[in-house]
Amino acid sequence: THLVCLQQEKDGQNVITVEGKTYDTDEWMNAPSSILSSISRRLHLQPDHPITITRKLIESRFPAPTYQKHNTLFPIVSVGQNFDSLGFPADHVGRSRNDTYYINKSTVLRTHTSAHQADTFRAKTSEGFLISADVYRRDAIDRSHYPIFHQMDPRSQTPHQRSTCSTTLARQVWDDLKTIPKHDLVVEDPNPSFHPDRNPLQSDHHSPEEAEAIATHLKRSLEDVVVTIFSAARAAAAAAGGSSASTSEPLKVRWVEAYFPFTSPSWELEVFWQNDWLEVLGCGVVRQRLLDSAGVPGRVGWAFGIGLERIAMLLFEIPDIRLFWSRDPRFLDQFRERVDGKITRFKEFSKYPPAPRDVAFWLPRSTPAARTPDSTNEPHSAPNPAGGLAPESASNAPSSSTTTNSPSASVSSTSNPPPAPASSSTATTTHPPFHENDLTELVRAIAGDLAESVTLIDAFAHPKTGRQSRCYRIVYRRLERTLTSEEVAGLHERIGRELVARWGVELR
Ligand code: FA5
Ligand code: MG
Repeated sequence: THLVCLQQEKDGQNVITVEGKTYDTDEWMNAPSSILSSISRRLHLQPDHPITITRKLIESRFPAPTYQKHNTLFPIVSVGQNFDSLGFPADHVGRSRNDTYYINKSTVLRTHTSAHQADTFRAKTSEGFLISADVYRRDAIDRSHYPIFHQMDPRSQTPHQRSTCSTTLARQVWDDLKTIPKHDLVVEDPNPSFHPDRNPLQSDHHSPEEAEAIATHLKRSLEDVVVTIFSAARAAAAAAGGSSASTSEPLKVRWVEAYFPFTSPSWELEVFWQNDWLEVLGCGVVRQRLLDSAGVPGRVGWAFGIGLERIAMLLFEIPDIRLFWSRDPRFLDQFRERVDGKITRFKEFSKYPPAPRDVAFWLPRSTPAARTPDSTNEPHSAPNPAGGLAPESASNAPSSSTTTNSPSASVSSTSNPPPAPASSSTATTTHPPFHENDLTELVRAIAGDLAESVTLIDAFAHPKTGRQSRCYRIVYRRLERTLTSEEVAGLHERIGRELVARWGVELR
């Protein structure tokens, strides 16, 4: 069943039931019903869906029995699972209600597959795990970001050899490496240097040889995944007789340093796609204290989290992440799981014109969110300390890295206080600070998948008054037909009205 029901209890306490499981809600609740009702879609389990095909292709590189698959773990998890068990500091930006969907103060929609890491380590049932799941984030809108996406989280743990001889592990890992096919992949900076303080080798636990062996095994395994995917994509493009970028140009990838609270050192892998670097995964050497507290102190391991949509977009040349949610048979019927692993490239079935509209406004004077937007929207890789880790460069999305805990900032959740009517937005009304993710979610609540992107195109402070101005471009587009200008105007006006009502902005 995919019933999501919101019910009122006798004592006035709101509870929510998702697939038969009931949760109390409180003032932390910010998960809109549009998101909750999509939980049942589980695209990674739909037969012949491109996300499923992609999952299986990656799974083929991490075979049983070494790797044990977990594909049906429930998406509502505790704050403990999603953050605490992974060593996220209490003030980590990823915990904010601005970035994460909460059901109540201690319950969230998982923001990453790593939420199950500690539990799977603790289970000690195998050396490796392969978790695939739907994950949820309040995030930007553009062709490569969606508030629900799918991650796959393979991890490997090997008996720790430090008490005997560290080269034993090195040899074991290098033996594994022999099974990785040689590739002609262009890897820019295959072993980037990393910051010794924020991303140290775990020298209390791993000898330099061990650390080196784990990191090398990790990175070369991931390059192998990329080669597998790209070979399939290239064959599909050739079969389609295309002369697209994927056939004519060599695949380019690069490693960049990253930060995660649960791995050290950590990296991200980026692929050059549509003229820009697209981040496809984050990875690293598992922090020993996580293995220790999961009851497996005698093990070392690596882990990575890969975005299945991002890979599927490369694989099938799917231009827009929203397409995965399409129920249009012209989309779905194009994909077939095949025993030989061959894939067929996506053929665009329609391209109706985009309708861009701008919305410009002054922020209320009191708003502390008058900062200049920064360029990162990767809540799980904060902090982004001075000296700068590479931001996810494919994203032109607004930032999501300030914290706002104002309950009324969230949209369309029936358990939230209703928004103030537009007429009440006078100087005496206090509004929550405006944040870009609030706009993103407002746009999604009102326009749904008709909104293709929301991009900040101008931000400035009035030279005399210091008042902050923002201008966003919202691109509307319907995949099945052309939107009429009345439809677009209706949506756009509603968005403007709600901006005024909720955040007290003044439209310009
Ligand atoms: C994480 O989620 C970490 N848990 C990954 C990890 C696992 C690191 C294990 C170390 C060890 P990050 O926030 O960077 O990291 O997301 C991982 C991947 O998910 C990204 O590289 C990208 O491919 C994908 N992704 C992130 N946000 C979105 C989004 N809004 N839409 C689609 N894909 C996304
Ligand atoms: Mg990232």
